Amino acid sequence: MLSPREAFRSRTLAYSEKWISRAPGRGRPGSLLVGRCAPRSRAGHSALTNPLSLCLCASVVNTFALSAASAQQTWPTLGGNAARTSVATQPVPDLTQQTWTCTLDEQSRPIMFQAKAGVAVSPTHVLAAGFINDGGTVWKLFWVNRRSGVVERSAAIDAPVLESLTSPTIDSASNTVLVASGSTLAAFDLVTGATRFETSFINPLVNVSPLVVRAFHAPARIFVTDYDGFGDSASLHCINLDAFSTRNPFTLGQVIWSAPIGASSGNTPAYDAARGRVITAAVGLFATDPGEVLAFPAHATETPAPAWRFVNPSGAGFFGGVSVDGSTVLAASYAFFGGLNSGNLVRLRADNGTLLSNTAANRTASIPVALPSDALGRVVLSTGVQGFGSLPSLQVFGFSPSFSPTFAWSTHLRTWTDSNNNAIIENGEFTPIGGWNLQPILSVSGLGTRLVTGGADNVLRVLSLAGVNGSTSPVSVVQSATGITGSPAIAGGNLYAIGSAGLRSFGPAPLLLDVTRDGVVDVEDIYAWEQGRGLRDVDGSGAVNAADREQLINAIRGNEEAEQTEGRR
Ligand SMILES: [Ca+2]
Ligand SMILES: [Ca+2]
Ligand SMILES: [Ca+2]
Repeated sequence: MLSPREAFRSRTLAYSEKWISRAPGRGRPGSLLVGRCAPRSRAGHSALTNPLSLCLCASVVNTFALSAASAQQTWPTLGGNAARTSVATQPVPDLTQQTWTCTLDEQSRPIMFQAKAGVAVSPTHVLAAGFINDGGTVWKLFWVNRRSGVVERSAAIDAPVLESLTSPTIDSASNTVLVASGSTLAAFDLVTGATRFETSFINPLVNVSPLVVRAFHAPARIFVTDYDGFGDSASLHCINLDAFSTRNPFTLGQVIWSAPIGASSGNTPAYDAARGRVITAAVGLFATDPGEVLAFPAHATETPAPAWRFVNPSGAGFFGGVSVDGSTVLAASYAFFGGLNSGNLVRLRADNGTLLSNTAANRTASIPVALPSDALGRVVLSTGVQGFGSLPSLQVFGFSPSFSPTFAWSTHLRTWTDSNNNAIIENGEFTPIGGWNLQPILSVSGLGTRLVTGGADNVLRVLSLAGVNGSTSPVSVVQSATGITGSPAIAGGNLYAIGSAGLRSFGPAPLLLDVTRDGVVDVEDIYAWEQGRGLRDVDGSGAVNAADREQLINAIRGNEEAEQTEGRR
């Protein structure tokens, strides 16, 4: 009789062996199999060099303060940004206002979207992975028009290995969308869908969302971890995303370095912009070592030594991503044994990896979500599986200013009614909010702080965290939508999530930001608007007026501010 961990190991090793048997001929670790180096050349001027931008800058100064709240028209990656904070500055739309459900591809074939995956959102499209049946299963990335819900293009991707969940990543600066699936990191032109490069690895890429790192002082890089769940051959790979030059002597898609991280599965890396480091968790060597969190200098041009390395004192491995919350790093572990407190949530100093707090938590592979500037120091964690001593639960942890745990609040306890009086929490006796493989997001706006999370019952719930200040605080569900299986994304006034019936959109029709209709939303659209060219009715009201101009500038300049300041904080 195999223990759960042995069974899991046996199953995954079988998968690995099956995969490895296909590997010869597919290239060495980190080898570049295809490298079509055709960075999209955008004629014209940058926002910083065009003289027009100077007067635009002056004119938008007054609206800039307003723009942060009305900007963020996009959701480019798992966790919403390179730090994986999972925080949106937009309110949650009315979930009774469903705009569309996307179920068919551009040839009207039914799409099976990856049920538990997240999506990426550009100003014009939702990007999601799934498969169609075309005489066999064909995996694809789909471009879904945000206004119509229609698939406008698609691109073939490698089939996921080990039931990997593929959340794509958009790099708006280069108009690239990245997918880590099978054993390949694939890069597509966001506008045309054409392949830009494919970089293949010996190990598969499992449950990892690519990280794009941009800094004002260094060329752009992509980071992914590969899979070796129970061995010691996994790596963090650094891949080039900028044009070849004397300053950046690497081809597009070239693996610049691969740092060994031992065992790894689902370890989505995050960027610590203040220190220029990429941070990843790792599983730890099977049966010998506990999970680890490692920080590497992101802009190194050959394999660097870790800047720091943290070893989990609880002994459990990390099977998910990390988030960078200012000067601290958060990670949560998945333990294969034990009950509802068998995993742990750790908070580390971002500068040196020192442990600040270690709190027992329900097992998870989800990324911890810290409430920004929160007096109670609250951290939200989506946790649990049905069975094996665990239950789905959304947990909120409170911390003192010195990071000592002050309370732990769990929805499985707060919603439990012991119907049969046996003192055991059973199915049907509690609301199964959250889950180990779902990524909740936080909406922080003038309308309050809301947590948006899926659940094991496929209900998307919006929770108010206002009253969660102790372990016995009530559960306050503000809104909900049924039939949602995946992790949500908020972009502009919209919420998107994969559901059992297809990819779903909530909220009003998004702004028409692509004034020039070239498929790209950028400062060129502001120039065109100012010069009276293109489609200038940005809000689709039927009239062109100052409101259109203001919304266009807020949306485009808001993202620009975030991009320009990345790496400077
Ligand atoms: Ca019971
Ligand atoms: Ca445009
Ligand atoms: Ca208008």
